[in-house]
Amino acid sequence: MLALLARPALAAEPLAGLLPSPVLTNADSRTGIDLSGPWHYSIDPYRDGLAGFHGGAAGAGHRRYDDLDVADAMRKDPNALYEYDMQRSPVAKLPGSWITHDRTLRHYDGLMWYQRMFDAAPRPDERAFLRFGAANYTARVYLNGTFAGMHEGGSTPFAFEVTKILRSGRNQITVGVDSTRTADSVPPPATDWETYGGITRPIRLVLTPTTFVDDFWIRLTRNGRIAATVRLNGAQASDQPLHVAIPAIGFSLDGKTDADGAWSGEAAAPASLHLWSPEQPTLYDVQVTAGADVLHDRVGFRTIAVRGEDILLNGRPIFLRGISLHEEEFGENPARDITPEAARALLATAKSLNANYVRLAHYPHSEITTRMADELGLLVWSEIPVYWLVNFANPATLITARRMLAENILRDRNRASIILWSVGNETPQSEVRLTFLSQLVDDVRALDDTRLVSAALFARRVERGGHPEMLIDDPLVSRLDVMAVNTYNGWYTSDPLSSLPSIAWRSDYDKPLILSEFGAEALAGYYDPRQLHKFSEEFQAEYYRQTLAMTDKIPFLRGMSPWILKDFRSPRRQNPIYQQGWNRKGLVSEIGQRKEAFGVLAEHYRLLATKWATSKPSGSGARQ
Ligand code: GCB
Repeated sequence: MLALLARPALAAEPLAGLLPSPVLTNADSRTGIDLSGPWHYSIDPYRDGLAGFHGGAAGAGHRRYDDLDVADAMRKDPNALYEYDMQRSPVAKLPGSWITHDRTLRHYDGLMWYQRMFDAAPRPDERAFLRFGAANYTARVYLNGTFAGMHEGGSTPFAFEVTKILRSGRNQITVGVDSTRTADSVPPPATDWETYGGITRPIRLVLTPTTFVDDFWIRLTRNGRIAATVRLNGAQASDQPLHVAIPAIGFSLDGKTDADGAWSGEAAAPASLHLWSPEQPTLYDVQVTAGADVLHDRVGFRTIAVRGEDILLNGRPIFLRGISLHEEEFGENPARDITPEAARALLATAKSLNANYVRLAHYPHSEITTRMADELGLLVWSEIPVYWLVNFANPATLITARRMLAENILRDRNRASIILWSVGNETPQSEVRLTFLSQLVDDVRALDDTRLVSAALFARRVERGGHPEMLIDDPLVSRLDVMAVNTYNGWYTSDPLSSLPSIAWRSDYDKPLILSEFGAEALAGYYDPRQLHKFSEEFQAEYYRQTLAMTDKIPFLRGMSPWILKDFRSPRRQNPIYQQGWNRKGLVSEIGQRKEAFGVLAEHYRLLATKWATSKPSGSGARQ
């Protein structure tokens, strides 16, 4: 099939200079060298490897990344002084947050150096990139003593080209990872989760042809067409013929890149296309061929839209039966070690709640998780950590957030599971915050016109007719497709639980609402038969019963993601009896014990699933 209509590339120009380069779509499918495994590590709390003691450049005895063997250099020159020796420093397995390396590193917040050797055999018809799934929070990468690049942001991928510095035979890679965040970072220093400093996702040397498919995006448009966007990278990027194919449904598009190496095309989706949905998460092998490069992916096709107060999946109104989760695996000592097994265990637990949706809070989760959601059939809310007190007045902070958002969207816009991009969580209202978040909303729309935009906001509690009312009047809502609110009446307030159902909700906007959070803490196994009080399983279960009774009465509610699937580490939670460094709002404990509230929510979702399966598509209005 020929591309009947070439469509202009999305309006990404306003993002010029902020887009990742390279993108390396589906980097893990490319050939290369896996650099996971043993690495030497060494702490550097005073950043001695980066600057001299009076400022200026670091001296020779301090530069962890220099291309030499320290013991050898000291043997050759008895006067040489080195105050590090990476190759004789202890060894840890990467990827992995440094809390796994040594018990004393649990609260280490600073610069850590990593180094390892690897063998390579570069070829003239190949380019080489060092690609990191994520390093938290700032990373500086050096290959064979040469600086390859620096990246800020703890949960998005980045890659640096090293074609010219890669050697035949033995290579030395050194990475300085600094977990320290400042008031200008995204997120800022104070959050409600464990930092997990280190290189937490896979590290690979990715090999590509000299000209390759750098960015590839394929999707179903809201008017039933399959559209593809391709950007090539390399000397032969312009005027290059290319071919996009979905063999299982006999779909293909042919085109030729423009002077910038970009091309977009679309054609009607064949009638044989099975749409992706939580009930039937159909994925197709897709391939794009350009010159010597062939890139593969597994992609699902579906549409998501809003009509009045409804969210429409494949044209039908849907209720998002969700749960929030952090990127933290089950176990007594989690380390943000997301293997396919760990991701499957988390998402399978969400499915056993009868959920069809997850909120991946509060930063982009591993690509392993979003791909697993595609496979298992879970809709996804994806967000960047514009959380609490971000420095909205600082233009550099906005640039950091915009880059992060672009990295997240460009990594994951082929994932059918993702339906919502969120630009912030519980940010205090002000003019500068509105400008900052509005820019992020504009960026989402420039990068992806097929998904919905939201943000987790606060509602204003007012009194009406002697009852509390939650009023949604945040001016940001006018920029969003879906409004979302975090609400904790009955937990952070002293409202008796029995009063929660009488709390009414009102909105100034004709838009769907998601309750992006509500929850209460309970220590698994702790009951108090004498009294209903906070931290007991009965309290949490009753909190859920009463809050769910409240949600039943919100006419424009179209989804929820209570807080949270699993107890998670949070250094701000230090009640020694109940919390011990964990936020206990999980419906299951850190080792997966189900609390009583789990069953309450699972039953509620079972009933909601039945109700929405039989309800007919209609316009806006009450559906609860
Ligand atoms: C919130 C935050 C979330 C916290 C949660 C809590 O509103 O968005 O990060 O962990 O409340 O437990 O207080």
